[in-house]
Amino acid sequence: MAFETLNVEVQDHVCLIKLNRPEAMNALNTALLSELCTALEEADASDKVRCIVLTGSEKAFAAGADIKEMSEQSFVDVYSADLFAKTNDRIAAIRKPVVAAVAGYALGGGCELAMMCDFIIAADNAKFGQPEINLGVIAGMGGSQRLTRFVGKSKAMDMNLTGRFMEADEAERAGLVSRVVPAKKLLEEASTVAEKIAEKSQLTTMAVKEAVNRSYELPLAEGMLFERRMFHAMFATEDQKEGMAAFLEKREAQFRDK
Ligand code: CO8
Repeated sequence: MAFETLNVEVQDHVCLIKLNRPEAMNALNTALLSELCTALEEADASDKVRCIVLTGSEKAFAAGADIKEMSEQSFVDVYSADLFAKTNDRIAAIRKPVVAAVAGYALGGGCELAMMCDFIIAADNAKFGQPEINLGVIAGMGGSQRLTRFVGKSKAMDMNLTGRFMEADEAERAGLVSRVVPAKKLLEEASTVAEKIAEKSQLTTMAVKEAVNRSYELPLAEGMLFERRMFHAMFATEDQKEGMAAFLEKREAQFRDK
């Protein structure tokens, strides 16, 4: 499907989704969010795609929800529509791994969108922030919840209360991003990572997502039980037999998602 606010490319088994509203620093308006959910769902349903990379431009991953679009809305408008609830649910339902490749600004909803991905690779020019406080609102899609789980209460409070930006090296130290690479190498690195993930059995990549994401929701004992049961379940797959046989035979595993 052709999109107006995104560029979507599939190469080998990796779908690259690039946010494309350069005139507004990739601000997340209704059209973009709707197209993004559709693009992610199409990639999730595609037999070819095994991993998704979400990125923006060198200047901005996304500078937040679209302020122009939100500025005239009333409480009744946003509450009745339950603004952003569907976006949150549709992105959370994607079962294939989604890697965020972030360069430039990832602010407000942009930072929250990156955190909704499975992990973040940052360019050395990336800047993360929850500056909603400067607009007289607070974060609306995870900036007070997911960010706190990533970086702890102190830094999350600091970012949400002052609206300051966190540079890439601090974001890596704080655990918000998994690695930092030179801006020029961002897409190359993200593609290499995605291709590596694409080689695994999709049954196991989906199980990893389910298990790691449960760690946010469940008490430790319940999470450990969920993980162990998923581990046990993998023994029902041909890919477990293949993976272990390949190790013993000193060869590369050929997974078939069965
Ligand atoms: N919304 C709409 N337009 C934007 C946004 C935005 N969030 N950010 C930038 N733009 C536009 C500017 O208005 C400007 O347009 P124009 O040329 O027509 O005036 C253009 O992009 C370029 O921006 P600047 O001239 O400001 O560029 P600078 O390099 O000087 O500054 C910044 C870049 C620092 C990114 C600056 O634009 C900025 O501070 N942007 C706003 C950041 C912000 O406050 N983000 C939070 C928004 S609220 C939010 O995200 C709530 C989240 C709720 C959940 C969302 C779920 C998806």
